Amino acid sequence: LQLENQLRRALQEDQLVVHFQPRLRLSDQRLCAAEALVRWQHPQQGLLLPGVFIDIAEQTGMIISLGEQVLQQACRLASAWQQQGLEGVGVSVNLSVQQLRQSGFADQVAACLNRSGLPASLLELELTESMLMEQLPAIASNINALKAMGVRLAVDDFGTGYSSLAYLKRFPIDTLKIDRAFVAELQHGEEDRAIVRAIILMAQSLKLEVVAEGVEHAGQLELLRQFGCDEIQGFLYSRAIPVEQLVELQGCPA
Ligand code: G
Ligand code: G
Ligand code: MN
Ligand code: NA
Repeated sequence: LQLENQLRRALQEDQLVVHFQPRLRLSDQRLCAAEALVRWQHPQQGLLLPGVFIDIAEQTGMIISLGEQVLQQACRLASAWQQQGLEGVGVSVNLSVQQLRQSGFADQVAACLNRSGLPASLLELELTESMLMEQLPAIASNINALKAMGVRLAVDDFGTGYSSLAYLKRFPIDTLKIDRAFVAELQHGEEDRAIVRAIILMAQSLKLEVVAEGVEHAGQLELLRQFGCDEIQGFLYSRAIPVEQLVELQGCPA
């Protein structure tokens, strides 16, 4: 309860900050996008990771205003970095299903884009498979409105939720993010290697961008390149960093 009250205050006093984990495009070895990941600058405990407070935010409904703050910061900072050497570098933002179930959510995103000046095509929203499978009627109108605005949609943690692929056909998805559990065993696990290769081939056939998450080793990167993966994200390239460090990546191919 103490943490809950502290989080409520954090939301009022702007203690939440957004860091960005860069995504590397394999075709030209350039920074192409960055995932917004929330952190809590706690007055006593220092910088806290989402594992400490996201569940509480979900359980209490605070995730709605937390998510709104993250979206606003992410759009504002991504709009600014267009003029700081990172032109065309997009931003992706994780969503809670509670946000997507709000009737006015697409309008909120539109207002964020307007205020920040960020083009809709440079914003990607990350959903999970379970949201698409279980919450379809409750989120469909927001999904369609966001798509009509030109916002991109990604499926996060792909491959861990459900094996039904029907929603890939029914939903206007742009990007698949392969869960890092498959990437971890890419070099030594024959099954995981087969799964990753199959996901990449499927994404190519469906004309979806495919991003591998959790890439930590050069050997994993080499296999992903051979398989035709579009982009990677992970500690090999960079962990999540403050925006000041992100703009220093400019013109500096990995
Ligand atoms: O920051 P870290 O790399 O530890 O991320 C841990 C988890 O927290 C990830 O699964 C990520 O999806 C989630 N997360 C991070 N930022 C946000 C956010 O702004 N909103 C939501 N809903 N989840 C987030
Ligand atoms: O939204 P998502 O669940 O994908 O959030 C990203 C999470 O993955 C964060 O907790 C981040 O710290 C973590 N992460 C990012 N890159 C790596 C990596 O290369 N290896 C591992 N083990 N975790 C990573
Ligand atoms: Mn994510
Ligand atoms: Na993920």
